Amino acid sequence: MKTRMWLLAGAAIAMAFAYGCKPKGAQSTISGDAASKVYVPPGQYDEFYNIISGGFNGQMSVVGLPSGRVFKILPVFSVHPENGYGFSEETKPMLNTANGFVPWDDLHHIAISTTNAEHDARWAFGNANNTPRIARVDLTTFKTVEIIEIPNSAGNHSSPFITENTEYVVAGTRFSVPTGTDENRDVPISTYKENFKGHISFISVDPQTGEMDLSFQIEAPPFNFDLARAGKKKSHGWFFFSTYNTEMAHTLLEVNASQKDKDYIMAVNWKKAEEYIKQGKGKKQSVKYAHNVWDEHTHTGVSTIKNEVLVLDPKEMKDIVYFIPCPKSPHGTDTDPTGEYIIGSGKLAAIIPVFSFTKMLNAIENEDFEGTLQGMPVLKYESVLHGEVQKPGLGPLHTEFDGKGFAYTSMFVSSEIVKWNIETLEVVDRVPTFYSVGHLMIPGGPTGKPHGKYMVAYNKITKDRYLPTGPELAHSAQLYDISGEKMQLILDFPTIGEPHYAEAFPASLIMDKQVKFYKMEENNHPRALKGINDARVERDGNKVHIYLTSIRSNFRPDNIEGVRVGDEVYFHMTNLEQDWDVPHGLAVKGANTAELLVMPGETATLKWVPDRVGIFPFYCTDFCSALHQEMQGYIRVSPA
Ligand code: CUK
Ligand code: CUA
Repeated sequence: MKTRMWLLAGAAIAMAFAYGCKPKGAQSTISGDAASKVYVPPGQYDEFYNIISGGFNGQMSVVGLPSGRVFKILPVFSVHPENGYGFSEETKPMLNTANGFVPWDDLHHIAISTTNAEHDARWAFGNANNTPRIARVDLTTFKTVEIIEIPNSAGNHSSPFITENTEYVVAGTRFSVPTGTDENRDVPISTYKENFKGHISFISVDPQTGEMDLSFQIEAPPFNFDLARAGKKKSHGWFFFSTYNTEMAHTLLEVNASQKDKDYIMAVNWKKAEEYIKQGKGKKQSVKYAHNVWDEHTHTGVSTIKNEVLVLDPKEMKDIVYFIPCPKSPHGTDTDPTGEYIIGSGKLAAIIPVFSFTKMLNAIENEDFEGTLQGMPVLKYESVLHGEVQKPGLGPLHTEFDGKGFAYTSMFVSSEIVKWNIETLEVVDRVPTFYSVGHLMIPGGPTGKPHGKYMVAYNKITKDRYLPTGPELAHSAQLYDISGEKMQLILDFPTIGEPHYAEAFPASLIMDKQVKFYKMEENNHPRALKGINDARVERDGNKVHIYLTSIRSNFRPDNIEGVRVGDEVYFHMTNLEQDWDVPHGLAVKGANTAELLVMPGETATLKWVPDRVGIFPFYCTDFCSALHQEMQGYIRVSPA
C-alpha cells in the first residue's frame, strides 16, 4: 500500500513538472516547532560549517547549519571579482594548466580532510570535471592554496575522495580516452575498446603541509568511472569505484550504456598497489600536467609543469583490482561508518544492493569468481552481497549515514529520501524532497563518526519553492531534522551555482583557528612594503612598478605621473593594516579588467597596459572606514 502511494506521489510530481503546475501538498510536512530548530539568534553562531560545491559555477560556498546562511563564496576553479582571485598576478598561476590559463570549471564534490576516519577539517578538496584538476582549500584562511592537474583523465567526476587519514586523494576518470603521444591519441572513436583507457589516480597528501603529489595511476578498462568511496576502519586500504558503460560502448545513444543487467563496482586494494609501486613495478609514462601551489611566504601562486607519471597495470598484478557486479549504472558508491558495508546505487535499479566487505574478502580468498574482465577477477554478486533493500524508491543516487545504524538514500526520480536499517535492510521512513534530490549530506556522514542530527538535500529542480526569478531559479537545499525516528523537514535555503556534493563538520573544529590577518613581518612578497615611507614608483625599461601602500584612509602614492601608453604598469599594493577584517581594494579606471582585494598584511599586484592617454582615477573598493570614500588617487598616462 505504502509502496503504491510513493509510486503515485512520484508520478504526480513528474506530471506536475510536465504540465508546469504547482504540486499539491508541498508544505504539508512542516510542523510547528521547525522555526525554533533552525533559528540562530543574532550574535550567535551556527553549529556546523557546510562546505557546498558550486557545480558549473566553479566555486565552493560556506554555509552555516542549521541556519542555512551563506558566509562566503570561495573561488576555486572560477575567477571572483569580490576578492580578485584569478585577476591578481599572484592568483593567476593557480588557474594555470598544461594548456594555459583555464579560469572556469565544474566543481562537483567536496572532501573534508580526516584523521582516523574522523573530520579534522584542515583542508577541503574539490574536483574540476572539465579540465581534470583537484584543488585544496586551507580551512584557516578559506583560500585555494593548491591545484593539481590530472593527466590521462577526462571528465574528472570520480573525485576527490580521500582515505581515512587523508593519505591519498583519489580521482577516477569519467571519460576513458586514448593516452600517450599525439600519434596514439589520434584514433577513430570506433576503436574505443582497443585504444581507450580508464585511469584511477592516487594523489598523496603531505600530512604536515597538505601538499599534493601525483603518486601513481592504475590503468583500468575503458568504463566510465562515476563516483568512489574509500574503505574505512576494517576496509581501510581499499577503494570502491562505481562504473557505468561497462559494455565499453563508444556511443551512449539509445540504450548502449545500459544494455547489461549489471555494471560493476571496482574494488581496488590500494595498499597492495602502493607496495607494487615501492617495488618499482610502476611504468613511467610521459604526460604533461600543471601543479600550482600557493606560496605562504610570498602569497603568490607558483605553477610548475610536470612531465611524468607512474602507471600500474593491474592485469600484470592480479591482486589489485576486483569487480563486484552491481545492478544497472551505479552512480554513488558509499561505505558505512564501520567500513563493513558498501552501498551501490544503480540509477536504473529497483533495489539497493548492500555488499559486505568481509564477504568480499572471503570470496577473494576462495577465488569465488564468476569470470574475469580483461584478465581481472569478477566476483559473484551473491557471494559478496549482504542483502538488497527492496522497493526503496526510484532512481537511487547517493547514501549517507547517521552513525546510529541507519542509511539515507536520495531518490532522484521519486524525489524523496529513504531511511533504512543497514543490518535488516528494512525501509523505516521516507520524506519528499522539493524536487528531485541529487546529493544528500549528513554532517560527518561519509566518515566513521557522523553527527546524526541534521540532513541536507541538495535538489536539482526548484520550481515553485521560491519567489520566481525568471527562467533560472536558485537551486534549493532542504534541511531535515533526523535526530528522531522520523525525518522532519525544517528549512528551505537557496544555494550558489549548482551544488552537488557537500560536507559539514562541527564549527568548533576550526572556528578558533582562523587567520585574522597576516603579520607584516612575515610578508615576504618580493614587492612588499614595510611602511608608508617605502611607497614609490620605479621604471624598469617599459615596466613601471608602482609600490603602493593602503592604510585607513589613503593610498601612497596617490598622484602618479610618468606612465606612458604601452607601458606595463604593475600596482603592487601592500595593505599595512594589522587588524582583523580590514581589507582594502583597488580599482583603476583604465585597468577595468581587474580589481584587487588585499588582506591586512598582504601584497597583491594588478597589471595594466594603458592603451590611451588620460588621467585615470583609482580608488578603494571596500568600505573600510569613515574616510573610505576619500581613499583615492590619480594616475596620468602620457603619449608613448
Ligand atoms: S553527481 Cu551531482 S547528483 Cu556529479 Cu556527485 Cu550525483
Ligand atoms: Cu580602503 Cu576603502
